[in-house]
Amino acid sequence: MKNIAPAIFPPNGIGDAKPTNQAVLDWVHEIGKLTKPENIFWCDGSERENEFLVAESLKQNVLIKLNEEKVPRSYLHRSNPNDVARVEKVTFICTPTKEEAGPTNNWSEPAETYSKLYGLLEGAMRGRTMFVVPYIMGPPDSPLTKVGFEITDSKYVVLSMRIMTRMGKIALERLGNDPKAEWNRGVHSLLDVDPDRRFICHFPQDNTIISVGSGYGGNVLLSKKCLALRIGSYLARTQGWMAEHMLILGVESPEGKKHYVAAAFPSACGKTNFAMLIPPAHFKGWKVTTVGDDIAWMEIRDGRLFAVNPENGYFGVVPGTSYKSNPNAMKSIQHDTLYTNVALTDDADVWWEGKDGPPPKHAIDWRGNDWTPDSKEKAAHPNSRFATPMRNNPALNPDVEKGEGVPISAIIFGGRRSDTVPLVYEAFDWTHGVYLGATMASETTAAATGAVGQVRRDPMAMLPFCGYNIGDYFRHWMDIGKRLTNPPLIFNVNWFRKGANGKFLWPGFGENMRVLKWIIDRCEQNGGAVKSPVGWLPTPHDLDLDGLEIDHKSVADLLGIDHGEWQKELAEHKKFFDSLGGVVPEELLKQREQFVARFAE
Ligand code: GTP
Ligand code: SPV
Ligand code: MN
Repeated sequence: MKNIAPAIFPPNGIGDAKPTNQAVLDWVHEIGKLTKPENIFWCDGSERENEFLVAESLKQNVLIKLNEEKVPRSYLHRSNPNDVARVEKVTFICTPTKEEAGPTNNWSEPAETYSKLYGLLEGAMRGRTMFVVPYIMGPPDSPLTKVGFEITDSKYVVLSMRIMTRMGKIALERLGNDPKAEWNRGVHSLLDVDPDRRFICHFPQDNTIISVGSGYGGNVLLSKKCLALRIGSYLARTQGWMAEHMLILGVESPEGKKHYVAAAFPSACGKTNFAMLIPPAHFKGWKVTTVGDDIAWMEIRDGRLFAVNPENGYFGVVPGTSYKSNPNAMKSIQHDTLYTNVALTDDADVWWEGKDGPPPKHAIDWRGNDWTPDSKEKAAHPNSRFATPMRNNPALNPDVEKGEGVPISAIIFGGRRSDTVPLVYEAFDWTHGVYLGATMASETTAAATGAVGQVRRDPMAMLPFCGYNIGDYFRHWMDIGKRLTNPPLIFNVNWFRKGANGKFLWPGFGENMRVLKWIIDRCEQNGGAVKSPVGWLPTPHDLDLDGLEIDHKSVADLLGIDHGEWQKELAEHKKFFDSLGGVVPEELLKQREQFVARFAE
């Protein structure tokens, strides 16, 4: 079989940052004995190491160098066409019992799963280099920060982890020498990138992740979905904090008043865009800054919720990104960026559907084939991604490194819904808000393999990411609420409602500031709203729509509650709760009854 990841041989002084913690050494030794690599490369996250890895990756065609003038220090990676997104059906939570994993997760028995995976890993790194990547998730001085180690035979993973996490010495320092210290063990091998030998398995009780057979994003950057969300959510419940699939943004008024909001939207439903929002001209003096674009770790202090972004970079959706839709993202990915599965132009620039300007006359598509504007295939894969350091973001919030995090004024849930769900509304209280999160639904996207555009329930945007029983997760939300004396207000938004013509009713992107402004007004107790069966709803006058070209009918449609649609929606809530087989907390079942009753009034 062809070796898809040949070993590399670093000069002295590179690849030798061996940690001193005996528990780490023992584990690396064990995995080495199993996978039988040619050599072991201990990463330190340094510039010199990065240069060496990039050079070797270019030689092995793992990376393609992009035009140094147009996108300095940036590279393109093409993944195997069979391997372009998260794969939920081979993602497992391996708790001792099936009940602990709950009704929404694939479960497999830990001992059997270890033995199956160890079988696949046997000799898997022959002729390859085994990289050991130490990293931390969270600001260096946050009490929430976690240490992880990822073993991998993929150079692309190492280079991506360097962007996405705080990697190297900082993790060894944080871990120290206590062999009993808490740290996450992540093992990744490409194997032969065969979908039939692809498994992403989590062992929450062991703080361990094993991922084989993929080289793509959320399947293999084990810091992200695997540690920060699946294992993270499990640890969060046992340790009394929250790990959520949420962006975190700061809003500052012209008077200098600051608020922070956290928003949970499912994959490819607008987190990165919302987190980098630039207010339209009408909102002169208002400033939006990014704390995080995908994951929030939150804890309670002084009765309030404080959030940190555990990541150090953004792994964002490329298609649709333009100076029109997201200028901050465009500026971020103009240099020092690792692109995956976008198109390559003849002058070694990158291109994708939705980029500003006309398409190139000729390009090489994400599969490596010739492409012209007449081609039937897309030039960039719909789930093509950029990995870029958060420091590239012109709107980065200066408090992103603050260990104590930022105080959250509002939590927003949102999905991609063509109908039924209004542009924005506010929950009556925490429990009602938890209900809105628990019953949210969204049309599926290209971020995971499978059908696109199907409405599915995705509680708190955590369906693919909750590392334990979803009923206990709902209960954890309720318990957190009881501990908060100053809880964030909870909202639901939908940027994706469509009119009769099948077009989006709302312009979205920067114009979402108008909705955000109403949310901030509500937090400051001066925004108007009417009571509706679904929650507090703004009237068209409560939203600042000055300077926006939108007709009255569209606004009415955006804010409308169609009783027929909601009867169907409430029936779907019931169907969803029923499908969970009795794990839903009593308070949420009661919320549903009250919801139904409000519509009957
Ligand atoms: P993940 O990285 O998968 O978690 O995605 P995300 O939630 O960060 O989504 P992202 O911001 O990357 O947006 C995904 C897609 O939705 C892109 O194609 C965007 O152009 C589109 N999108 C984002 N915000 C809006 C909006 O306000 N309106 C409309 N119509 N589309 C949007
Ligand atoms: C998501 O799917 O929510 C992502 C992309 O952020 S991935 O890292 O591949 O999971
Ligand atoms: Mn995401």
